Amino acid sequence: MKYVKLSIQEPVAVVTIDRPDCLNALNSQVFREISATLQEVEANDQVRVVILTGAGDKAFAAGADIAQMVHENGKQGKELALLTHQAGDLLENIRQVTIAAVNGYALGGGCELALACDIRIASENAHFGLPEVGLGILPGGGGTQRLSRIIGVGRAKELIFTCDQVDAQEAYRIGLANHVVPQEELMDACMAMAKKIASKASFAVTMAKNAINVSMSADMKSGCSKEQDLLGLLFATQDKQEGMTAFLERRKPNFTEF
Ligand code: DAK
Repeated sequence: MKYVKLSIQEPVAVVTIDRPDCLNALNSQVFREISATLQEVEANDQVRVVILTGAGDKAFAAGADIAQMVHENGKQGKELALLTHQAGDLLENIRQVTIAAVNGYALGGGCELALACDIRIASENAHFGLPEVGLGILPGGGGTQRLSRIIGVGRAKELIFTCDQVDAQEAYRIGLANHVVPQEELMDACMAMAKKIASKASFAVTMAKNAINVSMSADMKSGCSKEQDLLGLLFATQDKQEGMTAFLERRKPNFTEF
């Protein structure tokens, strides 16, 4: 891979967007490589959590590659749309938990990738923003849909209409970042959370992720119905037996299913 690096430290995979010269700007090739890497990781039973980050200390990703987009016509725009949505859908729906380690600017398509992750942890120098309408387009990688679900419609509209950026503390205040940490502690903080999540029953975590994701597009009744189905499924697992038995025997559980 040219622009995306994968490092696996079981049970965690770190996926790094690696174009620091242009602040990890996302061209078609980057999106393709992110998706291919996520597909590879999803097939790996040993990986339970994926951390997505950007190379260097300045940017997670400063958006889609403007130098590429400036030359593109409608057909190419549509092609880019498919690639951006494929990467976002994978981050949102793969069976592993995805954490965005936002190590600087997360703008435009970069912000949209972070929004597609399950959890966002920001370094103190992080900035989030969707500058698209200032470029004559709109956030087309899921930003108009995911931002409002995460921070509410009113705030999402303001950020998208004004192109204002929010710094890490403001992102934390409005629920866009789960945590803010000093930059030098970012990967350790993400790794600690990843290991904590990986110590739980992984299949149950995946089912919980599925149930929560369903809530974003279903009404309460269908969402609760899905939750009940998944819970029924989990009651039939070895890990449920192990988790409850371990509690009663006052020992640590040894989960095996994924
Ligand atoms: N694309 C290309 N190159 C970029 C870039 C970008 N998005 N962002 C930065 N760079 C390059 C700069 O051109 C510069 O290159 P050189 O001049 O050194 O060759 C280098 O990275 C360093 O950037 P700066 O010199 O500008 O660094 P500063 O610290 O001064 O400023 C900045 C940092 C992040 C504030 C600034 O670089 C900036 O405003 N960058 C652009 C942010 C932006 O507007 N991003 C694009 C948003 S639009 C779609 C789906 C999604 C999208 C589009 C379509 N479909 C479904 C069809 C997404 C669109 C977007 O993301």
